[in-house]
Amino acid sequence: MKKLLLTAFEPFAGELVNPSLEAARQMERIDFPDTVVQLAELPVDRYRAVEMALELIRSSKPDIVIMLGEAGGRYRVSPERVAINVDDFRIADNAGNQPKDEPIVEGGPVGYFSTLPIRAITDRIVKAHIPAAISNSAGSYLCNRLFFSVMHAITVEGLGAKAGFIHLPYLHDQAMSKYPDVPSLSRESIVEAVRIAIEVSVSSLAQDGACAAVEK
Ligand code: PCA
Repeated sequence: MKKLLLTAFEPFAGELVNPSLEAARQMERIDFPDTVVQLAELPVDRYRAVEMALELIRSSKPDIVIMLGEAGGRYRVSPERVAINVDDFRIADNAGNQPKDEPIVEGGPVGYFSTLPIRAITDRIVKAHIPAAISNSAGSYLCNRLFFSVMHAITVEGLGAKAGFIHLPYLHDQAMSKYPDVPSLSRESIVEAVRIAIEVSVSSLAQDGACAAVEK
C-alpha cells in the first residue's frame, strides 16, 4: 500500500470556498488502487499551515505529498515546477500575517524543484480536455511557503517522499458571483484534474520501484 498525503487550504481573501478543499474532499470518495489517501485541511495561517503539514508528514511518513491551493485568475490547472525561499505576502493571511521580502529558511537554498511527475500530470490532464500547464512560479504567498517548507523538510530530514504543489483556478461559482471576467473551471474539471494528478503520481512511484528492482 502506498500512502499519499493530500493537503488543501481553507477559504481566504473573503472567499466562501477554496477549490483546493472542494476537490480534496471529493478524493475521499474515490477508491485509488493500493493507495491510502490522507487529507489535511490547512488554515491560511503562515505558521500553523506549515506546522500541521510537517507534523503529519513526520508522523505518517507518506510516499507522496500533493499540496493543493487556489490561484484565482489562472486559466489552467497549474502543477508548480519550483518553490522559492521567500515570503512576500500580497495580502495578509487569515491570521493577519503579512511578511515582506523575508526568507522562509534563513541561509537555506534559493529553491526546490517539485519531485512530482509534473510533465506527465499536465499531459494527462490536458488529454482529459481540462486546461493545464506547468507553472514556473508558485508566487510568494502561503502556497509557496508551504511548498518550500515541505520540500526543505523532506530534503534535510531525509524523509524520502515525492512532493509538489498544484494550483487550481477559481470554480465557476466563485468567478460568476464576484469576478465575471476572470477565468474559472467547473467543479467536475477540478475534481478530475486532482484525481488524475494522484493517479499519475502513484503510478510513477510504481514505475520507479520497478526500475530500481530491475537495476538490482
Ligand atoms: N492559495 C494561496 C494560499 C492559500 C491558497 O489556497 C496561495 O496561492 O498562496
